[in-house]
Amino acid sequence: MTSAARPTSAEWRERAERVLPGGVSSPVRAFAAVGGDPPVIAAARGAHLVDEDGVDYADFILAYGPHILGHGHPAVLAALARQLAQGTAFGATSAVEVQLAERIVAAMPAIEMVRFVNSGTEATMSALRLARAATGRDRVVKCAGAYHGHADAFLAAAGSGVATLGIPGSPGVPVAAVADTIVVPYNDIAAVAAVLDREGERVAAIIVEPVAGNMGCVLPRPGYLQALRVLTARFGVLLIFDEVMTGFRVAWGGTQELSSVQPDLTCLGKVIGGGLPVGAFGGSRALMERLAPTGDVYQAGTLSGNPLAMAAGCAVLDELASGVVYQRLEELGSVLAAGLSGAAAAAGVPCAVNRAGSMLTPFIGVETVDDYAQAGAADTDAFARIHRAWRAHGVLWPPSQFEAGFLSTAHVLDDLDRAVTGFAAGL
Ligand code: KE4
Repeated sequence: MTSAARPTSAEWRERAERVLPGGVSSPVRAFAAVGGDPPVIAAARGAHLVDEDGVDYADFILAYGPHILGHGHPAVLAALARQLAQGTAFGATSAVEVQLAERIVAAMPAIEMVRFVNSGTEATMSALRLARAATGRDRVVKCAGAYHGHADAFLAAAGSGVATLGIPGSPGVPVAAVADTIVVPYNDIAAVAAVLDREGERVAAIIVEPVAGNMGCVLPRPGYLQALRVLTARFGVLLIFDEVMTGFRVAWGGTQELSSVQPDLTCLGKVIGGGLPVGAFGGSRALMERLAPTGDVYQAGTLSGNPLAMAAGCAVLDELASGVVYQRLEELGSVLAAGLSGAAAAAGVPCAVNRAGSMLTPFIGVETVDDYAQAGAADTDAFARIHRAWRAHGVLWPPSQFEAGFLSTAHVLDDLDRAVTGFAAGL
């Protein structure tokens, strides 16, 4: 097709909206929270995206986390090319699948065995089923504002009160599906203690984003994760770290390395697939061998362990393993956070910039964000205005106050300058 006949972003959006609900394959991409027409992306390289109109953006979405090395890293492209030549899906174990599992096991002492799946949703859904089977209990505790994918049991909105039985967070989620889901505030260890004192013997697991990313970036208070570990162990409750976003992002060994807390089960995704569909969950051999075919807990997937995703994941982890990358990501994150904070201060606008390494969120209009309630007090209209200013300055940031922005090793200071300048223009 000649460039003259090539449809514009607007034309692609119109065609998309005829055949894809909202013109997207995942709701957040529709930009509903910030307004404006979402771009239709034609190509990506490094820290940049180009849309179908040829507009260049410095990318702080990075596909919501996977592209920690930037788009199209040579090592990832080479690994994919090699694997493509060998085949794309076998319905059988492949060497590259074993190699990625070995890398994950070597990086995370809490993981002795791992099962690959195709999304973070599958990882957390499967981990919960395993936890329920292993404990013989049904209850699960999650935090308000945490997102663990869209499996029914996790689509539970917090009711009124501190520790409430979940209410369906979406039409189509039956009351029965969340009848065993208890919702507590993040960072509130007393609420967890109260639940376990009341009915710990009924609780299979507590699942937590050890660094929250889905209420915006919110860090665990000092001692919170450690206290979760002590409390869950006391009541025989499994502790599940949902590290789909933080795994290999905040550190080589994820949040469990930073906190020295070993969960019973870990969920992974995003970075370990290098931009291809992937998820994984892992834990002790005793737990994981409860899974079919060695055990009786059923879990399966046609394309689980897909060789292309495995090859990309191995290439990414091999680049990350040296550890030097995390020093660079920490530097970039620190510079960007300081720039955003400085711009807000200069404008006299309250702003809490929460950051964990190369994932961060500027909460507008508030000074402190330690949980979902405090995140909810942020000025979402101001965030929408800032998002539009970012776009006008050639910056794409996740289109919600309750998401985390991401940096990669491909970002340079000019990209960060663009982000700070656009942010300041929107304040
Ligand atoms: P997926 O099923 O979308 O692969 O993973 C679900 C999931 C589970 N756990 C955590 C901590 C996650 O962050 C996610 C997915 N994250 C969102 C971004 N906030 C994905 C973006 C989207 O929904 O399009």
